[in-house]
Amino acid sequence: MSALTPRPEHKFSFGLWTVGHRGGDPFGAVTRSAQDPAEIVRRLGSIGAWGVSFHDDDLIPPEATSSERRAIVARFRKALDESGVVVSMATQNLFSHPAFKDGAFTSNDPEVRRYAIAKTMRAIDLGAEFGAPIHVFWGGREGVEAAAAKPPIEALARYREALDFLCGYVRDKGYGTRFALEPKPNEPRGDIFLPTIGHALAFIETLDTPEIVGVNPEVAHETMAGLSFHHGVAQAIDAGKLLHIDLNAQKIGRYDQDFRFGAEGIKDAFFLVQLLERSGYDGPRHFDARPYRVEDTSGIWDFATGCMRNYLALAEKARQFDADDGIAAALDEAGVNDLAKPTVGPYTAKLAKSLQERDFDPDALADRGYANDQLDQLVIELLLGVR
Ligand code: GCO
Ligand code: MN
Ligand code: MN
Repeated sequence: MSALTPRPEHKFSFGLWTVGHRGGDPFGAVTRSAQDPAEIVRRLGSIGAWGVSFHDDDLIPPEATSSERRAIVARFRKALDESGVVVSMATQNLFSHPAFKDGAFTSNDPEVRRYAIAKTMRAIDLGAEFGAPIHVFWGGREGVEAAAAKPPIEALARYREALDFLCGYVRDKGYGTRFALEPKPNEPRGDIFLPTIGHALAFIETLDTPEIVGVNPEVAHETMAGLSFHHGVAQAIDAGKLLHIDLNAQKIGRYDQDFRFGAEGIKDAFFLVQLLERSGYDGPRHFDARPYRVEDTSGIWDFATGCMRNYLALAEKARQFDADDGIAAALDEAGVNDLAKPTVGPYTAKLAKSLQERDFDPDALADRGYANDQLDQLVIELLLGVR
């Protein structure tokens, strides 16, 4: 079905570490061989993806000499130019090296914190070299297991100091890059700072230049915490802070699964896609997921295509939802149209007085039904393809 054919205008992007994931997990070795980043880019272009993202170390191995770096950059750029794929986001790996075992910007060791800032400035330069408009901050090691070892108010102060410094760097360089903070509740740390979208949104307002900082929410992360991702993303949109999004799938209460987008929680995924499509969000539809460990190299591309097809299928369902007269009537019965109407408007003393004097009849108000089962059943039937 051509509506399910991914094309660059859909703005689908993938991290090098996602399609490049080799299947290693905490219990077992890798199951797939390494792929060349330039080849990944060509392959992404051939399946209709628009963008690619990377951590500094995904593209340039930390041990690379400066001439090796130049060769890698040239090879990668050639693949981008020839495939038409763009670099949609860059980030830095502040979690793999044992130096970051106690955190990066929030490590108790000031020299580790300075190293983390220096490494991030180089990663920002690398992203800027490829025109990446967004720089993501995922603070996987910014947390603690032994609570006494890291007082959270001090840790947040160090986190803020690092981000303020890095915003200063971007301004000084005239890059125009915007930062997107990626919340996650736990894994790999027992508790990670900025655990949810809401925590991140509040923290951003305490920065020196909140206007260049937003969020990069991820399906799996809010779902791990048992929260509604759809509501979290809505709040980010409401705050004007949705700069990027990490799409994948996750069962509540499990380890960080990073499944193919749409593979689990299809109803949640539907409401997410409906929200993104309706909101006018025009940033990357970025997949931070990985093929099942059992896949071989060819399975990687089934995985990547599946992520994009599921998004497009849900976008098509969102269009059907809007065009369905039965659903429109059910929405009306549920009072959805009334929610869009202002309740009282701006405060006036007169209005306050008239509201207080009004003779409300709570029993009569309690009398109505909201016909939510009917509406939800229509959504289920739409998704099951029986409408
Ligand atoms: C995770 C995170 C990461 C980040 C990535 C980019 O759970 O491991 O989602 O994949 O998104 O490091 O910042
Ligand atoms: Mn994740
Ligand atoms: Mn992510």
